[in-house]
Amino acid sequence: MDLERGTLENATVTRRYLSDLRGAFADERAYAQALARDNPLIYTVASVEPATGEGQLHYALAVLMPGKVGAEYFLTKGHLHAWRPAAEVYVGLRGQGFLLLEEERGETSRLVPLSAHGVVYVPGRTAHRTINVGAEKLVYLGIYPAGAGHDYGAIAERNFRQVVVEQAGRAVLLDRAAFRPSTPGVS
Ligand code: PAN
Ligand code: ZN
Repeated sequence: MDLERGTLENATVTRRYLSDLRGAFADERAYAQALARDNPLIYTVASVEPATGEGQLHYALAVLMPGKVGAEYFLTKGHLHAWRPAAEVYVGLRGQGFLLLEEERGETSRLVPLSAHGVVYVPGRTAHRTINVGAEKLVYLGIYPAGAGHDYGAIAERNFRQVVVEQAGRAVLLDRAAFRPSTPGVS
């Protein structure tokens, strides 16, 4: 793995720019203003799919840039697996961030630290989004069943119930409804 470049042998690379994340950030005004200025790369995902079929695994090296839209830290789109029972293992390699885990049916969300040498188990039927709260790139590997598939639809429609924003220099988890945007722009 090349952690600096976010590349992996035999990988297909997907690049997500700010314009690909429409609707993901809570502060729509800050998003529009940021996009009017620039369209930075927010994250890359280098996926390797050696084989398909029962028992096979796929894996991906992801690099999430540091930064914020308004007060909200840079994040991934987030998804459920199309095959709902499919779980995933995340291995933190660099940086400092979190995985926001939200059960598809259930009230509970969990914010689990993701940083170098950390391992996070994402159970099936759980929406997951990565959030970079550090000053450096957040780099991690995700390993999941070959048949998992990515379902972005439900999240695109209703988003996660909670947001991770900077308040007084700290990352805090808030209910989306409780978050009142105040500072526009990307920083
Ligand atoms: C990860 C994610 C990666 C990018 O490899 O695909 O963090 O996030 P989005 O797919 O939500 O844009 C994973 O969970 N794979 O299943
Ligand atoms: Zn996943």
